[in-house]
Amino acid sequence: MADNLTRRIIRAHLVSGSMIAGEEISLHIDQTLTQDATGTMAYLQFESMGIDRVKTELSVSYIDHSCLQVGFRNADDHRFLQTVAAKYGIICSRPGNGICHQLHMERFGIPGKTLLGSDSHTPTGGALAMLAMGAGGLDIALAMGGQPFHVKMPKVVNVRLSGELKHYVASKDIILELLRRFSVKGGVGKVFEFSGSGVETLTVPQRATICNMGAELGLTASVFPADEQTRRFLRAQGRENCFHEEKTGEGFEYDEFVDIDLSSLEPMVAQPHMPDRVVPVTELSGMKVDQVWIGSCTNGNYHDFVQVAKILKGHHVAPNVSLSMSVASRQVLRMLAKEGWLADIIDAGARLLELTCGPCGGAGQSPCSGAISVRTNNRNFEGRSGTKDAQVYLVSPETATMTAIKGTLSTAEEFSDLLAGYREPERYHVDDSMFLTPAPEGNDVEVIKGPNIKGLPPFDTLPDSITGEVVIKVEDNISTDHIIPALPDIVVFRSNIPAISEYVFSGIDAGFAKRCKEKQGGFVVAGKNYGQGSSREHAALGPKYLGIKAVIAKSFARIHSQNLANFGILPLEFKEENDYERIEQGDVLELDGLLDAIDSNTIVLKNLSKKENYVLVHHLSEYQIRSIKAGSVLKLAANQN
Ligand code: MIC
Ligand code: SF4
Repeated sequence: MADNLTRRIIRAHLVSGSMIAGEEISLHIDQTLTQDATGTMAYLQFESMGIDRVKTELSVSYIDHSCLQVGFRNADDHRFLQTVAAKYGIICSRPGNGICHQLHMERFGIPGKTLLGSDSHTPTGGALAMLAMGAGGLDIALAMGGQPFHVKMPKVVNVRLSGELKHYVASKDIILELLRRFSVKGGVGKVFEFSGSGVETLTVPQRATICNMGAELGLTASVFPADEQTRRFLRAQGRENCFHEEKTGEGFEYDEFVDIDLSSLEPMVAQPHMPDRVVPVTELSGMKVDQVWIGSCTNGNYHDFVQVAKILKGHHVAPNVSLSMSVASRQVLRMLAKEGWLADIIDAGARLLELTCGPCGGAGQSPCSGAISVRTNNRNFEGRSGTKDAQVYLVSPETATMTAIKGTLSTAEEFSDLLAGYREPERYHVDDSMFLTPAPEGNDVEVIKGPNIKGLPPFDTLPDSITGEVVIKVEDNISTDHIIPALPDIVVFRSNIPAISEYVFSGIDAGFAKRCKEKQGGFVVAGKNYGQGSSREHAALGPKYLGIKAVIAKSFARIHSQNLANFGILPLEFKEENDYERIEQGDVLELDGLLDAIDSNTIVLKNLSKKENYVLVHHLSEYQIRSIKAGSVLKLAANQN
């Protein structure tokens, strides 16, 4: 049978490897994106490669995450990003323009292309039939330098959508339903490819919400076909020339199938503190709520805010609720303003925030102690909102708005008729003036680095023997928010590895960095799905700086295990999961004869404290093994030049 869309894109971009699920392939990357919080490291790494201009078709540097600018550090990072972009041929999206994934969809996404981004929600681009993947900044730097991206060939799952959503049910509820079914680990090593009559009923921005939260399933990517909806969206963006048709579904071969009847879905909610703790909203209806936040790269589009404004018109936020909003782009905000929707939103008592990620990663709007916060973004890990004991629930914009005016968790069912009949605009408002085009010749541009921007730490080659203590033992589903939180007082050190390493595990174990320094590093022992969530490579760079040599886990999330390997930390797995129980924090472990053991993939871990041995395995590719042995992928790339 013929190749599905995912395989067609992979085949057209394949540089090496065979297209067998689980095997390593490398892919040519057409487009890259970075955002400011991960971008500074990516560009420092790119600079260190000594290349004059980026080699991609398009590279965009978005400034959208850390725009609070308390103190000089964020602003210095922005200036560095703006100058480095001008020099090396990268488009720079200025602060205030909007959130990277929304903007990339509006202005740059093209069906059939590959997109690699230093943000885990880069797969949002799948709404435009792109193979869009998240990765660490170093992988983006390499892609900008023209090197292929290494990834395991995914299994392709055909998600067949039939029927049509009820008017008060949103595309957010489709992805929440998928999370309910498959969990935050369920998508690892897979791409979800959507097809069916239900797909035809979803606009590109609605599809984007689904692709965006595919990251929470652990998917490598999600893809929708390029069909009449795609053509309409691109035409409305003045970019119909970018359209070509890409089919999915019937007639193509898939590894697995999933069916969802959209007409059977009800509004869903992900409960604290995991995006997969999903139940129908009706199960929790009546729950008193303190805060509602609407927006983010998941649900900050024009469709979302028109539906929000329709519900808000003539109503006011409940006295017990603080309602704040972050629209995802200038285009959306401008249209809401012009068409009068914004007036309805303001009249209802909403607090309008800047067009940035803001509260999503804890940059502002932290809820009060013990609060119940209902949000439309994609992650509700413990403490991510900035308030450790806050309970964050994830819902659609329709449910969030209704909740804001009622004061208790509620679906928008009673507004169903009002929500009916949404039609995508014939023309979106296009104004690209907040994108800076790079200087035609970069030679004369001076790259300006503020005092907080430090160079990369040195990376040593892998020794044959490692002995050290278990400096921390953690549970299943530890996210990169647990490893390095994205709170504003920490994010200011994203360009300064020595400084940010002080905050490794700070949310769950305040003494971690100090202990690491005393013990000169050691081992991290973890449960399943270690490192889920964000692509921030600081969750590998910080531990590396503190001397962590290996993470021994039951399993890893894709991007994080790749980041560990990129910076020379061994991501090793227990062959027998039960051995996890036998190790305690403080035990002294030893890996001996490592250089050969890694090649043969039979690694014996000695627990010197307990006088026991355990067998470990790895899922590293030959390329990653070489990178770990060299100390980092950057050194490997340098050795190759
Ligand atoms: C996130 O949603 O967690 C972030 C903040 O966008 C991260 C990137 C970062 O840590 O800078 C992500 O998703 O990769
Ligand atoms: Fe920004 Fe949140 Fe989206 Fe990450 S998930 S890109 S922090 S809005």
